[in-house]
Amino acid sequence: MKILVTGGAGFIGSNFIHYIMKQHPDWQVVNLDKLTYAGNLENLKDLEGQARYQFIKGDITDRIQIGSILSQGIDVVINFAAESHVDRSILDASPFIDTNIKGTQVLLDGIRQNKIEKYIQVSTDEVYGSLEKGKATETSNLLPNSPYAASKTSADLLCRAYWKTYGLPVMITRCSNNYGPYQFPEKLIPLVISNALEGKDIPVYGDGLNVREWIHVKDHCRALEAVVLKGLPGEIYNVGSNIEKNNLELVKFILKTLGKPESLIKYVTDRPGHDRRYALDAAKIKNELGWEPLMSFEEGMTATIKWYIDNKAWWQRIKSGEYAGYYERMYAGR
Ligand code: NAD
Ligand code: TDX
Repeated sequence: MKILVTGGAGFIGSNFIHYIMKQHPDWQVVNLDKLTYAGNLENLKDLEGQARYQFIKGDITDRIQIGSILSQGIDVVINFAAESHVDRSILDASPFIDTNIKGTQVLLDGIRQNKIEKYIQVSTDEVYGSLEKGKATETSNLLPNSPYAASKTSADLLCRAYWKTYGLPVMITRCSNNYGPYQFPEKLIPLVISNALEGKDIPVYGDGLNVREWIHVKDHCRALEAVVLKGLPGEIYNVGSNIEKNNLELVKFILKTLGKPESLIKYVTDRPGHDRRYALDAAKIKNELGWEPLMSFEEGMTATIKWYIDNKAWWQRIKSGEYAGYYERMYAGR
């Protein structure tokens, strides 16, 4: 099987590539990534030179490039490529519209024109909006509240339309908040761990009581593998852990594990339109594809905190802007 992973140099994409290369020694992986601020080839440097792995610097909004890659015998496409940070979407929605919506359309058009077995759109629980109580199922209303969430919802609707109109083999996954190795330190968990290790303030938005459902990235990768192997066209699969924490609980857990004082917490102005709670009902993927999460919160978080302690150089390079230019150095002269 030859799989095209878009956005594979980011957090979840790079974890997915590592996971797939290990689990499926007969699969070939093509990783297409634009290498925005969030894409980092250092995440995959151990795979460089392996015959089964190929990196292409590219943009999912580039029709010519996408058409050319898809015509070269790709079996499955899995689209991670996105602008992914809610706060950035509040400052400027334009790159979110370009990559998350137009980029998805370009990929779908490419699938129409080529014989691809499956297209998987990696979506998010944010499409359901904020839930005061209960859990969102795959048929719940779509009520996105941030420009990021609206762009992901629009992409999901395009996927549905291309499945209905053209019969494309499209599947959508909607996962809750991920954590684990290689997460860009603008997101809450790596930001808190790295700031705490540096003795810096921890910014907590609003009253800190917003709730997120946290899943270890490896469990998400296992869910995506199940969808690649067993998912059905036109289906949507929620991927959740049932582990709900408010932000303060989470921050305090990290500070305690690191032996750092709670006095580092600084309450800051709330995010505009800040969703209060996300929660998913993930019964469908369990019942239909046999997937369930394996990682407990304590196990996953302890391993993650250890990873950021052991890989200080990785996030310090990002925070200092040093990793920019890694692509040029890695591919110099090729
Ligand atoms: P990320 O920001 O870490 O990585 C995104 C990657 O996409 C980067 O490598 C970037 O260079 C690449 N990219 C951006 N624009 C591109 C373009 N036009 N063409 C090609 N590549 C481009 O994001 P992530 O956290 O790894 O999220 C991956 C996907 O999973 C996203 O679609 C996101 O919406 C979804 N998701 C994330 C979470 C989460 O908690 N992080 C949860 C649910 C769903
Ligand atoms: O400095 C911070 N302080 C803070 O209180 C940051 C960065 C965040 N927060 C809060 C906002 C949220 O309630 O922590 C919570 C988590 O924030 P993020 O890490 O920015 O994640 P979130 O907005 O929940 O979105 C994430 O999950 C769904 C990903 O970034 C999305 O890509 C994914 O779709």
